[in-house]
Amino acid sequence: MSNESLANLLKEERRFAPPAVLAAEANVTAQAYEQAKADRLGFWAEQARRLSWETEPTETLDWSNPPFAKWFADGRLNVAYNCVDRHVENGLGERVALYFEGEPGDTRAITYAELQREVSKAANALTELGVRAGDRVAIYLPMIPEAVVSMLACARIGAPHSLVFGGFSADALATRIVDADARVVITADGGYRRGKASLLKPAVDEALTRPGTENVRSVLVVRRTGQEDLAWTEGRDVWWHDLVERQSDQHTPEAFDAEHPLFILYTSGTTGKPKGILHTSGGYLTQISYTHHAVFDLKPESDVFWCTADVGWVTGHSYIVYGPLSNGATEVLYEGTPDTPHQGRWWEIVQKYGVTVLYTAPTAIRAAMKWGDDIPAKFDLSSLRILGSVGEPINPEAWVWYRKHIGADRTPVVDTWWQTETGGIMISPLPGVTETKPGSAQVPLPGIAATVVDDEAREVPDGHGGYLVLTEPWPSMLRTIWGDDQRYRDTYWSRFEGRYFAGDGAKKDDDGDIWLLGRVDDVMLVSGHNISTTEVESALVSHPKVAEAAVVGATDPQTTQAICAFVILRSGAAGGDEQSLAEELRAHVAKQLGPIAKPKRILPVAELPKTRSGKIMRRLLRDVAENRTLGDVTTLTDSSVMDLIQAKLPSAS
Ligand code: 6R9
Repeated sequence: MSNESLANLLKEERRFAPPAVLAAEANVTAQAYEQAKADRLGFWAEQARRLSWETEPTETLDWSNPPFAKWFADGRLNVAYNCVDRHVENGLGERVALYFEGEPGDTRAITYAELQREVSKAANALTELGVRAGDRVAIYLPMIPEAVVSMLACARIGAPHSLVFGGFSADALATRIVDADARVVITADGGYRRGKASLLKPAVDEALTRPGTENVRSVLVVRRTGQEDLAWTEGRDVWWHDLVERQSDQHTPEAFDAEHPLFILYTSGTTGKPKGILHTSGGYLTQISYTHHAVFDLKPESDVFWCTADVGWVTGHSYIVYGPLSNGATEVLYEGTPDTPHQGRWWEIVQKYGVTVLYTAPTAIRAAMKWGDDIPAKFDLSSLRILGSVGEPINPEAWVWYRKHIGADRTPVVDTWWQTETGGIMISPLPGVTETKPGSAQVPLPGIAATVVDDEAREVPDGHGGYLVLTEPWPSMLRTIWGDDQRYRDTYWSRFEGRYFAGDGAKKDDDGDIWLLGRVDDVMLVSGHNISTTEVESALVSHPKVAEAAVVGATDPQTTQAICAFVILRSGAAGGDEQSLAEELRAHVAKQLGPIAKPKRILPVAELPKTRSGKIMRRLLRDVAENRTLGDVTTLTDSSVMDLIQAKLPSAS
C-alpha cells in the first residue's frame, strides 16, 4: 500500500508572484537559500549574531550524541535582555512594544522602556518568592500584558516557564504542574471571553489539592476581572499588585548558557500523558528571531505585527513573545475572541492600529468566511502587507479568500508549517521571493532540511506522497521530552533511522513543493487507498456552500473505513434539504478528487470540536462516527459542541 493513491488527488493551478516593491526591499532574498546550502552551520552561526551574547559562541552544533543536540554551547546570553533591555540601550525605549486591547475595550500601550521596568519588577518579585535559576514556574493567565511580562521575568532569572492555556481544566493544569514539578503558579482572578468574565483562580485552587502539587509554595494572582469572594489561601496566595508593584524597577540580568532551559510546553497528542517539550535559550532565540525577520519581512521601525494566537500555544511563545520582541517590533496583543462584541472585531483592530502583518490560523479564516465577505469589507484593511497562516493545513479556498478579502488581492500569504517540537517556522514561502500556491507550505526555510519519505524511508520523487521528515538538526529543535529521554527517542527518532519524524503526512508536487496532508493518525484507508483528510476537506470547502469541513474514517465492513464528513455551511446556505445537499457535495468531491474520495455520510453541523489553538479534534468525531463513548475532552474549547453533534447523528444521511 502506498500513499501514491492520494498524492495526486488535488490539483491546484493558481500562482501568485510576490509584489515587486516587497521583493525589491525584502529582508531576505533568494541568495539566503544558496548561502545556507553552501554552508548550513555557517549560515546559522551568522544568524546567531542577530543576538547580543555576553559570551559569543565559538561552537555552532554539537551532534556527537544524537538525537540530543547542543547549539552554540559555549555561548552565554540572557534571553530577556535580548528581548527588552538591548532595545532600550539602543535608544528605542519610547517605541511601543505592545498595544494591548482587552476584550471589554480597555487598552494599554507599553513601550520598551516600560516593559523593561515591568519585567525587572516581576523578576525581583519572583526572586523574593524564592524562585532560583532552574526552578519551574507555571503560568496560567489570560491574554494580558502580565502573561508576556511573566514569561520574560522567568527568562530573565533563568527559571523555565510552563504555560498552561487559560481554557484548560483544573485536571489538565494539575497534570502539567506535577510533571514539571513547578514551584510557583502565576494566575489571574479571571479573564474576559465572549463578553463574560471567566474565572481562573478556582481552577488553580482545585489543581493544588491534587497529589504531587505540594511543592507549589506560592500563587501569584493578577487582578483582571475584579472578581469578588475569591477563595484565598493565606501564606500561599499573593496579589501581583501587592508584591510586584512594590519591587524595584531595576534588575541586572545574568547570562546563562545557550543550552539553559527556557521553557517547557506540553502538547497533548492523541494518546498517553502530555509530552513536556523542552526548549533551551540560544538556539531557540536565534531561529525564532531569524524566522520572524525572514518570513514576515519585519521592518521594526514601520511594521505593526499581530499574531492572534494565545500565548499558551507555541505560536504565542515564538511569535508573540520571543520573535517580535527580540526583533524590537511593535505588536498587538488582544485578549478576546474574534466575534466579541461583533464579528468584525479583528478587522476593527487591524484598522485601529494600522496592522501591517497579520498571523493567524485557518480556523479563524474559515470562521470569517462563514460569517460573510461583507464584514471585513466594512473596515479599512489597507495597512496590511503580509498575511500568515499556521496550525493546520489551509484549504486552498480559504487561502484565496484570505488573500482576496483581507489582503485586497495584493498581499502575499505565507503558509507556515511547524510544531511545538520544532520551536519555530520550518517550511514556508518567503514573501519577497516565493511564487505562492494556495494550500502549500512549499519550501523549507534557508538552513532547514526537510523531505518526504515512504514507508521504507526512501525519499519519494516529485509528485508522490508519504511522511514528512526533517533530515538535519535545527537550532530551535526540542532538546528532549521533559524527564523522559527515551520517549523523546521513541516518538521522534525511531520511525526513520537518523531522521526526525514529524507525524504529518505530506506530498511533493511536480515542482517539488511540499503539501501537508494532516496527521498520519488521521489518514483514512478506503478500499485499499490511503486518503488524506486534508484533501477531502479542501475539496468540500471549495464548494460555495461550505465554510468548513472535518473528515474522518469510520470502520466499515465493506471498505475498511468509510469517509464521514462533518460540514459547516456558509451563512445563507443553511436550512435546505439535507439529503439533496449531501448528494450535491458528494458529486462535487467526486469531481474534484475522484469517486474513491466521496464521503459515505455528510452531516451538516453548527460547530466542530476544536482545541484552544483551533485544531479540529478528529478523534472525537471518529468516536461519534463509530458510536463510541468520547475519549479525553479536556483540551476541547467548548465541550457542549460534542452534545450538539451527537444529537445530530440519528438523522445521518
Ligand atoms: C505551530 C503549531 C503542530 C501540528 C503539525 C501539523 C499542524 C501546523 C501547519 C500544520 C499544515 C501548516 N500544522 N502548521 N499543518 N500546514 N501550516 O501548530 O504547533 O500545536 O504543536 O501543532 O500542526 O499537523 O504537526 P502544534
